[in-house]
Amino acid sequence: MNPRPRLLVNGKLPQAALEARLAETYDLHRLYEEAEPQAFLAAQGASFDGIVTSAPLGASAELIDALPRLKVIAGFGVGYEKYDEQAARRRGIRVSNTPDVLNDCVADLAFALLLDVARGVAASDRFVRRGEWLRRRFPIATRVSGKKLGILGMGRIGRAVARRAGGFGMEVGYCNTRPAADSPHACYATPLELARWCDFLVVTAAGGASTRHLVDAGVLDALGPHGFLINVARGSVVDEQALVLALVERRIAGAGLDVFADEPRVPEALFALDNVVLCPHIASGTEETRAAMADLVVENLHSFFTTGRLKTPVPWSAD
Ligand code: 8YV
Repeated sequence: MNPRPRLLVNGKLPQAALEARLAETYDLHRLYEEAEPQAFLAAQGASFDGIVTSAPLGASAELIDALPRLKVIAGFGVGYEKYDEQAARRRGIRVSNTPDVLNDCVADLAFALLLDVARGVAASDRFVRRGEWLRRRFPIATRVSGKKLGILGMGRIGRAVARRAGGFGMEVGYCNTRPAADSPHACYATPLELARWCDFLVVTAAGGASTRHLVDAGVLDALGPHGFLINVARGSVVDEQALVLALVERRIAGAGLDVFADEPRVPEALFALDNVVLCPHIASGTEETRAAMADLVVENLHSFFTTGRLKTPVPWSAD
């Protein structure tokens, strides 16, 4: 009998070294290398104790149900909307994510996008490379310092964004499911009111059904032709069709987007727009943060298999 817990990796993990590291301690199997994953699960599903996965992939009810011995799911990433809560809870399967360690990098990227779209950094870089500076001046841009920053979702990442806003002399307001008790900033009751007030609307709300399309056509119109949208949360929080239309029709000033409704597909209508900055979901993608996320996955699994407890369970999986 194999004494090492058996772990199933359902998709290539974003940190390559993590799989090798886990394989030193666990009997690791890569489902994504199987030519016929369904047949493999039918034959060997009963041998797995854990799943290692990532936030964008999660773990479906179908996968969970195919693993009758499953006890733990360790996720790489803070988001947990793709883990089937019902399927996991029904069987008391514990689920962990990697919160906090990525707050700073995600907030940094929110500001990178905000500064870029307001000041035209990437657009002016393209302008120089095209040789256009030899013929004309780059259009003037929008000031950031001293402006109003609206944060949609005042969780750990929203707070890190708010701290950075202080360095730019920005006034901060936010909208959250409930007022953040320890926040000195003005709380707006709805995304619409927040959008009406702010110059830059930064989306840092968690994904999932409860936040789907919180930013809709009405919110975008409230943000208005001088307002910018930044999204480092989930594409699902924004009605993407409404956003594309608002950008094409210049009903908002611009957008900085790290996340999309159907990644890695990005609406092609955005490619031609210079007032949009597009990133391929890179907010947590620094060596340091990805290493810290990987450490937390390892620590969660170690803690679970030695003590039965997780270090950072997702909220609905807490002890
Ligand atoms: C991804 C993220 O995890 O943490 C999250 O929820 O969306 C990202 O950090 C990252 O792309 C790795 O999959």
